[in-house]
Amino acid sequence: MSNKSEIYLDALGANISLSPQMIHDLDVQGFTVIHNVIDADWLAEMRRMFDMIVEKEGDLLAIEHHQEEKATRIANLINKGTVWEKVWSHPLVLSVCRHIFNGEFKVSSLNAREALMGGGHQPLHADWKQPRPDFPKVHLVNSIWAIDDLSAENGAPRIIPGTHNRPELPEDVLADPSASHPDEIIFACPAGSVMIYNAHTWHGGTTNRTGARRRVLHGLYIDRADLQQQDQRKWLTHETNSRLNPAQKWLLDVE
Ligand SMILES: O=C(O)CCC(=O)C(=O)O
Repeated sequence: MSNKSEIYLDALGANISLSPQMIHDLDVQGFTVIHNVIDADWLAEMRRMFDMIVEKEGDLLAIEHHQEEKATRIANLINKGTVWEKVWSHPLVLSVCRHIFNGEFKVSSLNAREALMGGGHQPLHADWKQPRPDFPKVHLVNSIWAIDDLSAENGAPRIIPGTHNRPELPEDVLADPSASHPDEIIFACPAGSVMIYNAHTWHGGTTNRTGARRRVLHGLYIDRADLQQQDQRKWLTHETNSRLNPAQKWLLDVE
């Protein structure tokens, strides 16, 4: 890692010591779950902003990324309010990223998703779809932030421990990636929890069978040499840019 990256990551507070359990979970299972990351006031503001953006953007929601039938998606939250800033630059999440990447990385995107009644089921997938001649190099780390309580009933994501250590994509080796998997773990948790995972790990959303609200954020990070999902040099607004410090600009790769 370059000296400059080290300095900026330290400035962002991405030097929190991870517990032995967390390191074990990340290395062996490919993910870790942290509770109580978001306090009550912050949650309330996130919920308010989520619903406000959905109301405001209407049919244009998530055109910067992709739309999904029976799930509400919001894209490019980096440029949609200050409440999201503490998400993509969160010191603990960045510390975990630093451990998993073990090299230079940047923000790829910050999006939101809410599976609606009867919708949300996804085949098991890895977020990195490209061939991996450089396996086991990590290209992507993702974080799923629970804005509402998540349960097996309202479509919590599932994840298959250890699959970050497999070079294959699930669609290449599973007879039916949409089927339930014997090893799957459901990320059922109270609102305010965050799951951070090596995004080569096989995972996917499940069906919201009750219609109970299940808003989540997806904070995605990528190897610094790869292309961001949402190119911040293209999307960054003057307003966002004006409030960023140099380390945050480096993290968004817009310096
Ligand atoms: O929101 C979720 O439950 C997971 C979504 C996901 O994995 C994806 O959209 O790629």
